Parts: sequence; C-alpha cells; structure tokens
Amino acid sequence: MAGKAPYYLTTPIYYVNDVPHIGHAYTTLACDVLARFKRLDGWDVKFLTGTDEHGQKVEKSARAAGIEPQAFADRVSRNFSDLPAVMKFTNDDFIRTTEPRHHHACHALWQALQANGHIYLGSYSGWYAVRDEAFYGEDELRDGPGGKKIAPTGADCEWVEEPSYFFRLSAWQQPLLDFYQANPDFILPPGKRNEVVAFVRGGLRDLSISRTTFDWGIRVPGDERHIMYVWLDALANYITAVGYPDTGAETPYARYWPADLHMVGKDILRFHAVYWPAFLMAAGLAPPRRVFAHGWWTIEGQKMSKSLGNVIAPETLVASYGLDATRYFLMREVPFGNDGDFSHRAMVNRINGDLANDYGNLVQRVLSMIGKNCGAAVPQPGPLVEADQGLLGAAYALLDIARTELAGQAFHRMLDAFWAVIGAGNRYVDEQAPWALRKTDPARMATVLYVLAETIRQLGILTQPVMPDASARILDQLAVAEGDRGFDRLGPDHALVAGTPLPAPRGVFPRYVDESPGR
Ligand code: ME8
Repeated sequence: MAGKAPYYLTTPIYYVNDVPHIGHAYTTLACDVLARFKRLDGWDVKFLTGTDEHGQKVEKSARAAGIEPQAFADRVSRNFSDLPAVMKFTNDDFIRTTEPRHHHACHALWQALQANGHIYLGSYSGWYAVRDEAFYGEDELRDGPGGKKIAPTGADCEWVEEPSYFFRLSAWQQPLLDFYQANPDFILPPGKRNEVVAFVRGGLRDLSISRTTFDWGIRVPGDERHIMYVWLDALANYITAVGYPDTGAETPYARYWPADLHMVGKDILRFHAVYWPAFLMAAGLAPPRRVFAHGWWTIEGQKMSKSLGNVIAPETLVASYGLDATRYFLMREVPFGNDGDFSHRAMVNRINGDLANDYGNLVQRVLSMIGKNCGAAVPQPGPLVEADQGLLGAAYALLDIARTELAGQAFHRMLDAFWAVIGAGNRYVDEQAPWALRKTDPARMATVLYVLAETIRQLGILTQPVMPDASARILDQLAVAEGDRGFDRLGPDHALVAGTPLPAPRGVFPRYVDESPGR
C-alpha cells in the first residue's frame, strides 16, 4: 500500500426489499471495472458496496413476508452479498446499515449536525412516497386514480403529519451552488449536472430528517421517539465504511475520504448531489469528489418490473451468455450515462460480432499460426517495417487513451479504442498474409506473428478489468506470468521474449448458437 495513491469508490447500497437484477449488477459492474482498472494501474483502491436495510419500505416488505425486519434483511442482504461471486466483483467491503459500526457513525453524524446548529425540531405535514422514501411538495404531484396523489417517479404518496426534526437545507442553497461552480466535474454527465443546478437554483426547502410513525431504523440520539430519515442513515454508509467518526491522522478516513466517486443511477442523483454534500458540509466534513449518474436499463423495450415478470437476475445472464460476454455487453452496448435496452438479439450480436469475429478471431488465428509454424514458441522478430510499427504504436498508445476515457467514466469509449486496435490487427493479418509468407519468407512471417502476439499481449492486459476470465486465458496462452499482468508491464519495455514456449492454443470466445431465432 505504501506509496500508492488512494482511490475510493462506492455503489449505492441497495434496498433489501428486492432481489438483485441486471440494474443493480450494472452499477456494481461499472465500479468493479474501475476498481480493477485502478488496481492494475497501481492505485490503492477501496471499493465499497452493500445494502440499505432500514426504513418504512423494508419494514413493509418484511411484514408482507411475515417475518421480523432484521430476519428479512438478513435473508435478502445475502442475495446481494452473493452477487460478487456470480459477477466476479472485487469489492473490498460490504456494508449493511444494520451493523453496529453504522449505528455508531449515524449517531456521530447527527450529533455533529446538531452541534453545528443545523437541526431543529418542528412538525412535518406533507406528502411522502414510501417507494422512493422521499418527501414531495404539493406542486410536484399529479392526481391519480381514486383520488391518489402520484409523485413524478410514479410512486403513490401518502399524507404524513407528525413531529419531525428538520435539517436546514435552505441555508445550503448558495454554498451548494458555489461548490458546483468550483467543481464543474462534481456531477457527471453534464446534462445531469445542469438538472441538479437548476433544481437547487429553484430554492431548497428544509428537509424532514426524522419520523415517529414507524420503528425500523436508527433512533435519534437523545430523542428515542424519533427514527432517523432512511436517506440520512443510508448516505452515511459511505463514511461509516472508512471508520467515521474516527477521523484522526493515519485513519482510513484520513486516507480515503473524500470518496473519489459515488456511482449511482439517475433515480437517486438528487440525494447524492444535493442532500449528501449539504449534510457533509454542515457536519464540517468534505463532500465527495464526484457523483456519476448513469442511465436506466429496460428489457426488450419494456420497463423491468415484477408484475411484468421480465426482471432478469444476474445469475441468469451469466448462465445464458457467460461471465465475460455479460460484463462486456453491459459496458459496451450503451454509452455510459445514457439509458439502454437489454435484448437477447443485441447480446448475441455482441457475442458473435465483437467477441467471436473480432477479438476471438484475432487471438485464435494468430496463436494457432504460431502453434503450427513457429515451434509453439514466441517467434523471433526481424527488423520492423512501417506497418508493424503502426500496429504496435497503436497498441502501445491504448493505456493513455483508456486512462483518459475512464477518468470521465466513458467505459464505452475505452472499449471502442480497444476495438479499433483489434480491427487494425485483423486488417494487418489480412494484408500481411503470414500464411503465404510461410514458404516465401519465413523470417518475415515470424516478424508479423511477433508483432501480432505483442499487440494481443497489450489487449489481453487491458481487457482484464472488463473481461477477467477471457483475458486471463489469452495471457495464459501467451505465457505471460501472473505477476506480469499489471499496467506497468504494458509497452515495449516488457515485450514478449522470442523463444518463450507457448501452451497449445484454444478458443477464448465461443460463438453463441441461437436455438431460438424467433426471439
Ligand atoms: O435507491 N437500470 O436502492 P435501490 C439501471 N437504497 N440501474 C438500475 C436499475 C435499472 N433498471 N434498477 C436499479 C436505493 N438500478 C437506495 C440507495 S444509497 C446511499 C441508497 C440501480 O435498491 C441504480 O444504481 O432502489 C439505482 O440507483 C439503484 O439500483 C437503486 O437501488
């Protein structure tokens, strides 16, 4: 760890009223790709995910299941903590808001807000949507069937009237606007940033941060009748996990806070980009460096919902298409930040096109030619001509491109850049025609195959964060040692050594044979 720069990134903590699906897997996957990338690039990464277990919504779901909220939370949380094994997520911690460490941090945060004069006791009367665990102003609602009031998200609202503690959010309007202005990349993508800035410019009402009409949550320190608002409780998880309130020198808090990135879906941007930095500033703590709000997945053109029965579990995707293809599809199909649609067709196109025909074909034909014609060892290159240098130069330039694209969470553009080199590699094979050189100029054939193998080594190292298993198989076939797979091994200084024996080649990206073409 010594000498490495810290990088702290988080997923939302997921409510335990639902089973994990492709939407949850997407957010955590994006973080996993970043975490793996940063580790390979020499950073000291802390990657956090977990579950949000308090609040009325979870209490209601537990009641519907006929069990106590804690037992319910224990059961459902396990579905989320099992997800890393399915998707090969490499989170360093898994936080549950029912843990004592979190209770402790929430109390401390409340007390800091209170000590700084940002909390007052009042009474709340207004609209609340349990589904969103959010308060709404009358002006935001529309009328639904049967006299119901409906939130902009489509959730039913209920009228709530009860004593409540308030957070002086109204006082944070200008400090927030100043903060956004001083940190133009705090909220990404830019369109989402503009929405948040417009919302804050429109004025902020004080926020009700405690409830008295249900039990399932963390009690307000010093006033046991009140339960802390579930969003204040939930957001605090990000500092709990770095040991708050222990903020002294040499603590995990000192090392990792402020977080480099909170990755969230666009549905919960306001909580992360408005309330959270206001809470933190009010408590005298630093706001996070970035909140990225990604888009929303639909399935075959439809909203995912239990009632439509179209919710896809990550296990199902991995079982149907394989781990690497699933991870690749989710990161490549949609420009990160935009909404996207999952369809079987689109998935099969990516598997058979990008993976089998492009990347797989490049790897397979090069390795099998080396296996057959070069004594199953890395070939000995001769002098390089312009075409060779062109391909290698493009491959060696990829790390810088990838770093730049991921600095803005543009996963799709990073992959586009990798595929540009894959395409160039396949064209180079066709143009150089090493199979024809075998008889006419075997030394030149060896050079061409060497250039290709070295290009594939770059690609194999760089695709590890997205496709860990397939990339490992590629690097195994090039006899790249486990310890030689970090980004510090990219580039010409660690190029393949001629004569290194190579194992027998085998396919890495199988084609998907669609047995249900009508789908
Ligand atoms: O909001 N497409 O939890 P949650 C893309 N507990 N992403 C999706 C998605 C979809 N169709 N469906 C869900 C909560 N997500 C709070 C968070 S954080 C302090 C507390 C992802 O279980 C996306 O990341 O409702 C979204 O923001 C999150 O799941 C919502 O998860």
